[in-house]
Amino acid sequence: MQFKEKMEETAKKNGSSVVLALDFPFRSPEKRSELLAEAQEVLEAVYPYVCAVKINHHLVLPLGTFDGVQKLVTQIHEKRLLAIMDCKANDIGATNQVIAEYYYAAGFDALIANPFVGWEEGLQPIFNVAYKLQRGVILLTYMSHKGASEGYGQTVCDATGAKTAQYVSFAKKAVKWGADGAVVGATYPEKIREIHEILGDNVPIYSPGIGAQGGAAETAAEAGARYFIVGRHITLAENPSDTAKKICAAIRQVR
Ligand code: 3DU
Repeated sequence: MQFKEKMEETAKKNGSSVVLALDFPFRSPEKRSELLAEAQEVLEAVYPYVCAVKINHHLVLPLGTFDGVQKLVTQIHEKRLLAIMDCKANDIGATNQVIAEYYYAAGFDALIANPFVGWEEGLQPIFNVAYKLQRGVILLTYMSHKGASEGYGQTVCDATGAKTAQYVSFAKKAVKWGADGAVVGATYPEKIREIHEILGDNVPIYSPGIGAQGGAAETAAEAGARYFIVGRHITLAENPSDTAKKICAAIRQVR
């Protein structure tokens, strides 16, 4: 089964389209084991209300991929959730391939990559590895922060010489390359709407920027987002489980 289908199945089974971003503030490296314990605790509390967990540098840097993070991936799978590595792969193909091989070897079901590097000797090797191992690749398409307009929002010339917005070009590539998802910030619902028109039902939109960055899950859902990436709003909440449950219910009202 493809990653895209596994996500659909897990979201349906759990009644949730929330992807937990397991992010925590900087902690002194000597306190790594406390950080791992805290991440495990949040996961244990929140798992009934999410369909997947996204991990990035917040945990890979202090815990290491095959020591701490792999323990979390195992825990995620034991809860019958999917694990996404948000490494935003962005290098030459040969390096991208090794990045993907390591993260997939650690058990991740999908990783996030940056289409800015292009296909040939860029992202093609990642898609090849993903295809072979039946894992997913999700592409950044329009990020959630203010400066996103400087890169994803700039006007570029496509292969035919016609002027187009960078994110429109990326959305078309997401369809052409057979990506399993496209990341579009919840802080830009109008971009979600526009990109959703290009992607249709072929490529689901993953939307970060909810809560701490000012975006709202309901607005993103109305605009066409399929999955909702939430980090600090849940991980730093007084009651992470309750917060996740509320977000989940709010999305269900819309969808
Ligand atoms: O703002 P939050 O705490 O909910 O975290 C959002 C997460 O999603 C965080 O891990 C960040 O690195 C990631 N992300 C974005 O925020 C925006 C993007 O365009 C892509 C990923």
